[in-house]
Amino acid sequence: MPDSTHHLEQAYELAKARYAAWGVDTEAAIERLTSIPISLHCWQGDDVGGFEHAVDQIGGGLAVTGNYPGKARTPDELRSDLQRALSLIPGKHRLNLHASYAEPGGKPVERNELAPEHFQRWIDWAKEQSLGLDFNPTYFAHEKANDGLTLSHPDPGIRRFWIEHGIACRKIGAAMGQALGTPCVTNVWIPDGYKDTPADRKGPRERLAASLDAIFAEAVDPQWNRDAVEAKLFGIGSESYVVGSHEFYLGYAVTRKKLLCLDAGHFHPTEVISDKISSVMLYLDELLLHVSRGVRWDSDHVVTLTDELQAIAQELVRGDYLQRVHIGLDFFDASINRVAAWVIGTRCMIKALLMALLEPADLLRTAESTGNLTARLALQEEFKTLPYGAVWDNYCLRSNVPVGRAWLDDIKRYEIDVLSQR
Ligand code: RNT
Ligand code: ZN
Repeated sequence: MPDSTHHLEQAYELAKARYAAWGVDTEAAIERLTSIPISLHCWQGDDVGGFEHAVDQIGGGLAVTGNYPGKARTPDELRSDLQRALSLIPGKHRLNLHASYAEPGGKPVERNELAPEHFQRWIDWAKEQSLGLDFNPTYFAHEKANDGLTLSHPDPGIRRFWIEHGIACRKIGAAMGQALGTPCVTNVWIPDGYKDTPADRKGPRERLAASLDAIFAEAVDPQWNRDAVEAKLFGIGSESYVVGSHEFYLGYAVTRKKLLCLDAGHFHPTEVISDKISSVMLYLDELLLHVSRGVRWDSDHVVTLTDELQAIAQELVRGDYLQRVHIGLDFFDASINRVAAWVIGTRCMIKALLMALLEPADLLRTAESTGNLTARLALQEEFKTLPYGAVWDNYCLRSNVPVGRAWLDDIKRYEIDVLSQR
């Protein structure tokens, strides 16, 4: 056994004993962690560009800043980058695809005519890599979205086009789910809104509800596809009004039995989704998370191990929601190595889950229920310095992925050999 591996093993044995003293079984925590998939978003690899045509503006109020070299220019390059990222992340995960990443081969296909065959290469690749797939209709980067309105557009022709896109995407989601034997979560996010004060807040919301009902009219087997709807507070160019607000979609998801998608960047800057999970889970069967990191606004920074990330993971574990919550990531940073961005964000999400699984939560609950709030606070602070790092290193070791900063050397080699050649 190499020396460093020996040290890691020793550190793990000590950590295991320390946790055992608090009544926590590290082996059980690792076992549980192995079964939690994270859905990696394809769009971190190419700045949300997609492969339909070269877009100078993704639109929809989305903004990716930075021009780090090496962005994926083709689906094959994107798959190669994803494969590299996944090889540095412990566990079995999923890929979250956008409709704009279709591979129609030859002539372009309009979004309302997309079909499962246009994603066959993604499906085959996902099968090869034993990845589940999730999916998203793309309601931006398109001339029919240039008014900043799609499913709520006053023009029935434009609305119809986008309804058809939504219908097509659910079928694609179901085909993905069926081919891979794991349900695909198909998430609807639309950019619709106004830069300035609207005269009519009601009409667009009525139209959006009707459009969504038309998209979801046909029953699709939940074994293969589950529908989610994603709310937002504001976007660039939709500062004053967003049709699909939180209240809109919470009501919609509850009444139509859909999944609600909570994106961590889609609320007021001091509002946190960790506090929303236990409320919405009272009324919803399942939830989708877009774990992101807003800095002052919905900036979609790479996910890091913030207090909020830890709080999200704690809520999922403490509330026993892991079976009912789908964890997806949503960030895009073009100012650093894009493959590294995936690795950093995903490893942080997994780390946060591990920390939550290792938490002696019963002790906190007992302190709270007996009114001993002093002990609750004291214990919360004590738990912050428990040796979870040694357990994380061990999880990486036994998952055959690099421990500690070693993954960065791998990325550097990939940058020299592959990314810098693009
Ligand atoms: C936009 C939403 C949405 C997108 C992706 C690309 O604010 O967060 O989820 O980030 O669909
Ligand atoms: Zn999102």
